[in-house]
Amino acid sequence: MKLIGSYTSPFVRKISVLLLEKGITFEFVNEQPYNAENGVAQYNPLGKVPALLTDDGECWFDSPIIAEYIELLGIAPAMVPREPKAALTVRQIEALADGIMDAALASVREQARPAAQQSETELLRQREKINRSLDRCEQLLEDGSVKTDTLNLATIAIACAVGYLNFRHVSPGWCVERPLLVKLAETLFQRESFARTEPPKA
Ligand SMILES: N[C@@H](CCC(=O)N[C@@H](CS)C(=O)NCC(=O)O)C(=O)O
Repeated sequence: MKLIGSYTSPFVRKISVLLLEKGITFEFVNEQPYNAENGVAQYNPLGKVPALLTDDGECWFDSPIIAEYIELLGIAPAMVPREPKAALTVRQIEALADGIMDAALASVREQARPAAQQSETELLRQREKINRSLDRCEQLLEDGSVKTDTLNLATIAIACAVGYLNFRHVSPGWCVERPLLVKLAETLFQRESFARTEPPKA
């Protein structure tokens, strides 16, 4: 199995963590989707990472689909509950965390533009998405829908999202007044799967 991805992508990190936690062996194919010369499109016409190439030659893309494919392999530990409604809830939280990653990525891309071309309105719009979604995560932790000591697709995705905020210094005050989210992140960051997928420092 080959995982096509970059070491800085939070979506790729989510998939790497799932594979590592399940003990699934994979080869990491390092591709930089924003570089002019990259091979991502041969795996995903959208030119985005991650993509997963199976030993049977199937190619899966978009991280929620890859996560679902991995779950279909039936390898413990299960990262999504069996009960359909509970599974849907976990996937919705994954979508929420993925949305934080999307908004953070959009902010990083906006800030990479020449200063004169950057839109404050757009940056604010993305910041609001992030804040609202982090508030929702904290609320889910408060009401017990998500637990800080549970390892599943929802908590992994949330931890990857806040890990990316830390890495790119997006919404640097995210942890203020969100103590349960901090606890969840700290708990998951201690796991070997997260330590091994930490984005490169420089
Ligand atoms: N919905 C996609 C998002 C993946 C994504 O946006 N990946 C970024 C890297 S973090 C990418 O490859 N961007 C390249 C591009 O947009 O051209 C998923 O969940 O896999």
